[in-house]
Order: sequence, then C-alpha cells, then structure tokens
Amino acid sequence: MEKKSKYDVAVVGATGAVGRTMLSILEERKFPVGRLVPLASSRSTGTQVEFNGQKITVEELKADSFEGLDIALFSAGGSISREFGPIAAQAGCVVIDNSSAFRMEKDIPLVVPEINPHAIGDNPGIIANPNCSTIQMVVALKPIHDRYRIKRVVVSTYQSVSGTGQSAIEELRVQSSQVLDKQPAAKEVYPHQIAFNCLPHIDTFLDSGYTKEEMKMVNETRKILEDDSIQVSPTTVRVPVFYAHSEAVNVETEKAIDVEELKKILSSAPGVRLVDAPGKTEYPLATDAAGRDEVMVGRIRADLDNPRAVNLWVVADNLRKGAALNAIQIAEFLIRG
Ligand code: NAP
Ligand code: 3JM
Repeated sequence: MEKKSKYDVAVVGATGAVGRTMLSILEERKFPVGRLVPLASSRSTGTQVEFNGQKITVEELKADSFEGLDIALFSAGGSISREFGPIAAQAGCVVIDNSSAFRMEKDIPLVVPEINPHAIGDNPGIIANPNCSTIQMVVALKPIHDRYRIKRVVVSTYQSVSGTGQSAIEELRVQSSQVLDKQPAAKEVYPHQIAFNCLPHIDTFLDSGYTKEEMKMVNETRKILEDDSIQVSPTTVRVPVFYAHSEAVNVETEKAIDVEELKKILSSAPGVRLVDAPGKTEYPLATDAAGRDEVMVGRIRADLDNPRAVNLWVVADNLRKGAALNAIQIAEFLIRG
C-alpha cells in the first residue's frame, strides 16, 4: 500500500459492537488516521461517534461513500459487504472485511497477522478477517501445528452474546433481570431464552446438521493454517456471557506431545498469554480476557488415553482479537509497507 503519513479510513457499521470497538482500537493504538468516516444505515445517520476526542457525525452508507479514502473496515453483515465491498475496492480502498462474505473465496486472503501475513500479497483489494471463534483457536493452534503437526481438532465453544451484536447484549441484560424478577423472558434476537441457558445454535443450520458457524471453524482453520488435511469437529454454543468467547479444544497431533515443552512453546507464541497455574486457581476466564488483546491459553493437559493429543482451554475477547483488533493489525501490516 502507498506510504503516507496519514490514512483516510471508513468504518462501515461504526455504530455496532464491532465498529465501536474498531474506533476505540484505532484510537488507542494511535493508527495514523487522517479523516475518519463513520458509516451506518439510515437509522443512525446524523448520530455522532467519538474519535480522538472529537464528535464525528455518522453518515449513511452509499455507493459514493468511499471516494478518495484509503482503507475501509467493514462490519455491517455479509450482505452489506457483498454489495459495498467491491464498490469500495473499486474506489481504491483496501477493504478489510469482518463478515463471512468473502472468506472462502480462493483469491481473497484470510488473515491472522501472527500466522499468515504473507497471504496478503502486494495489491490486495479485499482482505477477509476470520470468524471470531476461528481466530482465537488458530492463534493457539499455530505453534502446536508447527512443532507437532496437527491431525485433528475437537472443539466446543462457549460464545458470548456480544458476538451477535449490540441487540444481543441488550437482550441478555434485559432477560437476566426479567428472570430474576420471575417475569417471562422477552425473546427477540435468539429463538430461545439466553439468560441462564446455553444454546447449541450459532448462525443457521445446514442440511448436514452442522451450523454455518461450525463450518466456518472447519474451513477457515484449514485456509489459515494452509493445510486441508486438518480435521476439525466443532460444536458451537452461545452462553450467557457478555464479552469474550471460551473454547475447550482437544488437539491430536502426528508427533507425541511433551506437555511441559508445549507450555514453554505457548508461553512465547505471538499473541498468546499462557495462564496455567490451576493450583493457584489461575486459568483463562472470559471476565479476565474482556478488554485485553491476547488469546489466553491454559488447562493444558495430556489426553488421558492418546499420547499424541492434548486438551486446552482458550479464551479471548471476541470483539477485539476476534474482530476489531485483528482487522486493525491487518491494517497496521499494510501501512508498514
Ligand atoms: P451490530 O452491533 O448489530 O452492528 C451492526 C452495524 O451494522 C451497525 O453499525 C449498523 O448500523 C450497521 N448496519 C446494519 N445494516 C446496515 C445497512 N443496511 N447499511 C449500513 N450499515 C448497516 O453487529 P456487530 O456485532 O457489530 O457485527 C457486525 C458484523 O460484523 C456482523 O454482521 C458480522 O458480519 C461481522 N462480525 C464479525 C465478527 C468476526 O468474527 N470477525 C464478529 C462479530 C461480527 P445502524 O446503527 O444504522 O443499525
Ligand atoms: C459474526 O450477514 C449477517 O447477517 C452477519 C452474520 C454474522 C457473521 C457473518 O457470517 O458474517 C454475525 C456475526 C459473523 C462472522 O464473523 O462470521
């Protein structure tokens, strides 16, 4: 990307859970933003967002919104990305897209900067940001794959409501007090009560019986780790947690695993924070991961029966490393030149 002292940046979906996190991360990492253009639907046109101490008016997303801008960060859902992503790229922006719209397209890089920045290439039009559950898992898996070669992963997720967006955060809050007050829980976002419950249903069901969210974990993991032989067996579950996703991961490898060696490897792996002192009740927790950048890994233990397998507990802030932070790390990589 052309070297400049400042870059003009559009944030599509700037009023949403991911978009707002993007604004705060651009600010806290001092990304060299020239003009910031917050875009959303006509519903929030004219409202204001704060950026670097200034109030900036949200504009309605339109085909001509991208003229003269350098970078467009998209997080307004797949159909908006499909419609406006190519328009923004055509207008000369590098598009970093948080939706599932382009992730599995052959010519579109799917990037986690700690793992495969080389996939970005010289002249990217659109770069896809992986799914939140995939990102935190592959950050933990990559060093394991490099040392022991992963054959198969069995994963169950415990995903927070912020992964669904602003309306779901509100639904958990409202339902929690309704249930505590012995009132019926009002259901709008999820098909069932999410407060005090676990829903084994994220995104839509496919004929296979798996959900789209589960298949994102299968296909995106293979693309990012550049190994189609890796088997992934996922169950994705929505839990009544506001921020940060947790994952129980069983990893089967070609080579035998020395757990102490693996802990050492993970303790210095990029983007990972090892939190593994169960005797002191220290292990990754959603409440600790919320608001932080690293992927926390702990509860590392040998599989009881298979010397070529381990169990892990992996936790990260889904709005940060799972979405906004990863996208902005991609942007930082681009402007580093
Ligand atoms: P959210 O809180 O519901 O926010 C949605 C945002 O999209 C709002 O800013 C909304 O603007 C905007 N929007 C909706 N319809 C629009 C339209 N027709 N035109 C322009 N803007 C529109 O959802 P979120 O959690 O931020 O997630 C947004 C998207 O990011 C998701 O749909 C998903 O594709 C992606 N995402 C990716 C990951 C990941 O794993 N990488 C994680 C979470 C989300 P208004 O204020 O005008 O409604
Ligand atoms: C996370 O298109 C939509 O309605 C958005 C659905 C969605 C996605 C997606 O498929 O883009 C919501 C939350 C994701 C994602 O990261 O895959």
